[in-house]
Amino acid sequence: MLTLYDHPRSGNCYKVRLFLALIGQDYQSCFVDVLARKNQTEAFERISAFQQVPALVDGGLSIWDSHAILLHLAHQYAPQWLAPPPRLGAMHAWISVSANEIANSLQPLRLTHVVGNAEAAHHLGVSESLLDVPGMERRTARVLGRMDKRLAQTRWLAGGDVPTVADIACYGYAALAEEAAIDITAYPALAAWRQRIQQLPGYVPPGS
Ligand SMILES: N[C@@H](CCC(=O)N[C@@H](CS)C(=O)NCC(=O)O)C(=O)O
Repeated sequence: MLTLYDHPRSGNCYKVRLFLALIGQDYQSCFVDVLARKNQTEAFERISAFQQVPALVDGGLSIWDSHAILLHLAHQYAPQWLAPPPRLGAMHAWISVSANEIANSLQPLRLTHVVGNAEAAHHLGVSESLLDVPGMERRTARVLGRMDKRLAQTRWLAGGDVPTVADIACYGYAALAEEAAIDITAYPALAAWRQRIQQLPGYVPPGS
C-alpha cells in the first residue's frame, strides 16, 4: 500500500492526490500538520529530505517533491501519462514551469491570501518586510499568461491528444488561482483547460 504524507490545503499534495485518483491507485494518507510545524522532526526528515509534504512511501522507497512523485507514479503505474519522445522535452519543460515559475509566484501569492503575510513570510523563510507581494503578482500574471498562450495552441501542455503529468503538475496551483484573488476569465484558454481536466474520469477537486 502506498502512503502519502499529506496536507489537505497544500496545492503540491493536491497534485499527487489528483493523480492517484485519476490513475485509480489506492493509498493511505498520513496527515502532517505543516502549518503547526509538526513536520520539523528527524523521523520525517528520513522520509522527506526538506521535511516538506508531499512525500510518498512506495514499498522500500521514499520519494519527496510533487514532481518527482508524479513521475515515479507514472513510470510505475501509468506510463500512458508520460509523453512519448517527440513531446518528452515539452512535458519536462512544463513540469519545470510548475517547479520554478509557479512555485515562485502563484504558490506563495496564494499562501499570503490563505494564511496572511506574517505567517506566509515565516513559511517562506523571509522577514515580513521583505515579502514582495507585488512581485509575486507580476510573476503570477506572467506565468498564467504564458500558459494561456500555450493552451490556445494545444489542448494539453505537452501537446498531443491526451494529458500528461505536466498538466497535473501545473494544474495543482492553477486550480487554486481564485484563492490568490486571480480573475481566471482573463485567461480563457487556461480556464477551458481547467474544465477539460475537471472532466477527466476519476477527477477529484482540491481539498478532497
Ligand atoms: N518542491 C516541493 C515543494 C513542497 C512544499 O513547498 N511543501 C510545503 C507545503 S505546499 C511544505 O511542506 N511546507 C512546510 C515547510 O516547508 O516547512 C514540491 O513540489 O513538492
